Amino acid sequence: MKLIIGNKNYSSWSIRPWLVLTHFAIPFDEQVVMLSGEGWRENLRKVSPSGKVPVLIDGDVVVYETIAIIEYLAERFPHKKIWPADRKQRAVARSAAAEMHAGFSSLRNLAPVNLKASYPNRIDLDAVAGDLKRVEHLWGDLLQKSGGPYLFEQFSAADAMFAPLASRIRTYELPTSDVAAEYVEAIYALPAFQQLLADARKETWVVQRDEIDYAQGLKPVTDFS
Ligand SMILES: N[C@@H](CCC(=O)N[C@@H](CS)C(=O)NCC(=O)O)C(=O)O
Repeated sequence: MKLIIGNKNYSSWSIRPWLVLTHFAIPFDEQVVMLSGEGWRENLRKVSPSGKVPVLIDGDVVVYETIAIIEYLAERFPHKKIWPADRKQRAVARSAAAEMHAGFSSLRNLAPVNLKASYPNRIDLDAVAGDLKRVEHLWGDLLQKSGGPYLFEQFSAADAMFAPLASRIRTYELPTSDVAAEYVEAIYALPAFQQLLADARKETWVVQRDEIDYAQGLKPVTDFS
């Protein structure tokens, strides 16, 4: 089984199935494709039907789109309990994951994932206030019911879906409720996330459009085709 990812420092969607595979100890190979530099889009299209990562290859099955990959893994490895075991809990977890997939566009657009960076006081808080309020409410509600530290009884695909958002809160030091801050801590404390962070720190390349100076137009983008 092979997971094709962009990178670990910036590629928010790649991080999610990588965390699922790693946390649940599912053996896999990984292939990194560049998301910047000359010809990167053409190279990406050679390995991905949608021209985006992540992509999971399992024999002759090619699965793309983060949610579809996670669902495939959950079906392929049912004993791992990638989603909560309880049907009602599973429905709520899938709702939260789908909301993450489709929503939180202000945070996603204005605060690019950049695991190894620290950029306090760079994000317009008014612009992301709605997303922060919603995620605090959602996490708060789920954590109250689960008793923490994860959104459901055990670490699940829902947590993997929100891990990149948690990293945005950390990278840009966004103000949150204590409960949300504790949840961010819990994500960072997860061994699989620590592994991700260590790997991200080893990556040497820079994806300019995901660096805040470029994203905010303070520096011209030079290698973004
Ligand atoms: N909806 C897709 C989004 C995937 C996505 O946008 N991936 C980014 C990297 S994090 C990408 O491949 N970008 C290349 C591009 O947009 O051309 C998913 O859930 O997997």
